[in-house]
Amino acid sequence: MAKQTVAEQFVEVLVRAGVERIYGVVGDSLNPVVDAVRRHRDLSWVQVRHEETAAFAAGAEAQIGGGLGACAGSCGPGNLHLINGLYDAHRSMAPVLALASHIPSSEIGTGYFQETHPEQLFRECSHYCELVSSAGQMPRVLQTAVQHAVGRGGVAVIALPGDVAAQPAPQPASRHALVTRRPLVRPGEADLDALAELVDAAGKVTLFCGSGTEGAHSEVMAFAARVKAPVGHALRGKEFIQYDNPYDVGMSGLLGYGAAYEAMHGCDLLILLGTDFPYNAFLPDDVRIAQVDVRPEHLGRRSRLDLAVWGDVGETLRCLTPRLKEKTSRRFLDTMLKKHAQALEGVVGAYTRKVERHVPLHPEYVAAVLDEEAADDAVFTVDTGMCNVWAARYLTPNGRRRVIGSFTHGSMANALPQAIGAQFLDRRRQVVAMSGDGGFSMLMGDFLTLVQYDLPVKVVLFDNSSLGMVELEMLVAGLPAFGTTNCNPDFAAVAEACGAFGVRVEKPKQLRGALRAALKHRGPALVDVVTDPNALSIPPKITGEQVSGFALSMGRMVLDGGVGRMVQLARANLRNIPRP
Ligand SMILES: Cc1ncc(C[n+]2csc(CCOP(=O)(O)OP(=O)(O)O)c2C)c(N)n1
Ligand SMILES: [Mg+2]
Repeated sequence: MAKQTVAEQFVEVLVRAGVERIYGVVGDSLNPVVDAVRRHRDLSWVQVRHEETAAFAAGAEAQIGGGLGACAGSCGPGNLHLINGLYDAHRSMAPVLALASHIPSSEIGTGYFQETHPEQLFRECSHYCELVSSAGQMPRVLQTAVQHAVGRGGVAVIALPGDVAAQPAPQPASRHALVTRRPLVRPGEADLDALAELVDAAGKVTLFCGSGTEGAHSEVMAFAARVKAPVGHALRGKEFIQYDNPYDVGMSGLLGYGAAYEAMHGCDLLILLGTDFPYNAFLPDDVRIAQVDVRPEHLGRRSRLDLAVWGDVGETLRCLTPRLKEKTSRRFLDTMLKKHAQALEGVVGAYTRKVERHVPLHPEYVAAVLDEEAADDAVFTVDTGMCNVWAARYLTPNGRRRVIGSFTHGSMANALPQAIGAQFLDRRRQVVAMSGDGGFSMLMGDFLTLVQYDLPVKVVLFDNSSLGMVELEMLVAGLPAFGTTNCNPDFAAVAEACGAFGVRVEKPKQLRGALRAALKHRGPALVDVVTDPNALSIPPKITGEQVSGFALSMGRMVLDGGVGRMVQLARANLRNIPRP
């Protein structure tokens, strides 16, 4: 049998790692790999219009499907375009393997056409970033890259000169086993004992949950039940923890709502579960704090800790809860549940007054109707900007829906490319991109990818002709809005011109019908909803003197607004409080 080329081995290792598609844009130096993909039955090439889309799509696949995502860019500018999406994937801990193909190996260091140094460029947004300068490094170097991405959760980059990719690999693609799933990490006995002691000694315990609680819903509920703890969450924990949760006290942070802040500050012991929530102004400094995280580097980097526990949340709680004395008093919990319900009742009508007649449409109304019309197992991808606020407040999680965004890296233009990745994973699942007009137009070229692959993604465009979130920041800082106005086309007409279904909504009474028509449409669709640029979710009490820009968090203020169907959950939880 003829020797495999490096490119063929590359493809084979990816397939063994469970990769089904690789997103990218072709280019000379990539040709050997792209040709090997073309000839392989089990790996397909997804042609996007911008490499940033490729990286976001691969990251979304990893976040929704749990496997390894893959993307590629040609030498120099081609792979440089990957960088923002790779930062996002890396900071979301999404395993992604990126191929940065490289100029001919004999030319490296001569200032050759398109020369960059990908092995330096991608270092900061990866766990592993290596140049393959000899065919003999394969397949081990790629296997090592895969193990870094999967094992440590994040990005690994291989820089591969086109000529090396075309060479025969001296060793056969070995049968080396690859790990494609992460282990359960259980803390040692001493740590479990110490945590149990701390919990038993505390009168009032509050839990605060992040994305590390994925898959640990029942463990968190059992723990909360045993210690009668209110449960708050960060934005990335919301989808995993808020549903079916009789202990829910809402979300903390700038976009927060409810009584999470109070519960975290009014307890004796705060337990941070799988969260790297970055705004320490929202964390208390005068209560005892324990933190559980599978990533030891997260422990204690946001607040002082009384106990740091290295373990994954589900496994730690499975071991911990049976060791705990059951607490008998629900007083603190019930007080917080009441405060939570009151807080939500107070704002439930925030946007509802005459909203069905409000022109331009109120974005909160759009989000609320979308929440009602979308499928129970929909995937929502959410653009950075005001869409984050609307998604946090109005999308109702249920354990089957998914909501992803650029919640840690905070990049614009993530929603459409992430929707592409989510839809490729499962063409039958409803995938909704909640896009801002700024974010959408930034990577608008990849709307064509939806059409080219007939991906039935639904783009719901919150079209306020403005970089709204930044306008809000300027307002809060006491600055006049500047550089924030977008001159937009009729995006529905653009969608139609691309060959997709497009509908423009300018009046509230058109909204529900337009959303239904788009959601029902079998192919790609875009709903261009003209929304109110002045519907900024800002509490009237905030002035420029009190706070500035995103330092809003320093004032421990949160943005105001309605809260959609969450109030029903809060009311139901109140009804469930046992009568004395
Ligand atoms: C790539 C990138 N550029 C700039 C920013 C700063 N930024 C954050 S939100 C935002 C405005 C987003 O506008 P749009 O998508 O229209 O959403 P809106 O806030 O109006 O709903 C900007 C410019 C960013 N986060 N990422
Ligand atoms: Mg906008």
